Amino acid sequence: MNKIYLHLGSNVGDRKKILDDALTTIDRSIGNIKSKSSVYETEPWGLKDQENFLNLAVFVESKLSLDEVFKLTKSIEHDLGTGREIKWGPRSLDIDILYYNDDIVKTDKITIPHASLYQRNFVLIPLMEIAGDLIDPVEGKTIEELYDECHDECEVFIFED
Ligand code: PH2
Ligand code: MG
Ligand code: MG
Repeated sequence: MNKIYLHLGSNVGDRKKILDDALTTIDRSIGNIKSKSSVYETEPWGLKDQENFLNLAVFVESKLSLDEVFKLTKSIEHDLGTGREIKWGPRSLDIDILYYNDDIVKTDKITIPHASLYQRNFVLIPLMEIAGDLIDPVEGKTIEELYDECHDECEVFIFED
């Protein structure tokens, strides 16, 4: 089984329902969700003039290849989201692959581990909740260590439904 960490985000529409629907679809199509972080309400990173995001991280076991998982994340984004995205801007559904086993991958389409996880509280905090001891294969450090070294000042709160 492949061990996969995914990160989800939404800041447009019924954010919580979109994320819940995405989790159901991920569990059915990509593989069993073995653990799930809390849902976090997070200050927008990058483009400041947009709504807060809801973000969470999940651990999934899957038989699928990285390429298959990548294609499924894109099709789930397409089916449940509304499209119209700009860089660092609003989105109804974003699903990012953070880790795929210990693989280090860099192609035109995809970078694994996810290239910007190191600079973002909204990724590191949910991930740390479910995988604080996970060792990043590029940095050779745990998620907790990466978080301690991260200088991001964007706020991240537990989301109360
Ligand atoms: N996603 C973005 C841009 N900014 N900020 C937060 N807090 N959470 C996100 O998921 C996010 C973001 C799109 O790339
Ligand atoms: Mg993203
Ligand atoms: Mg994305």
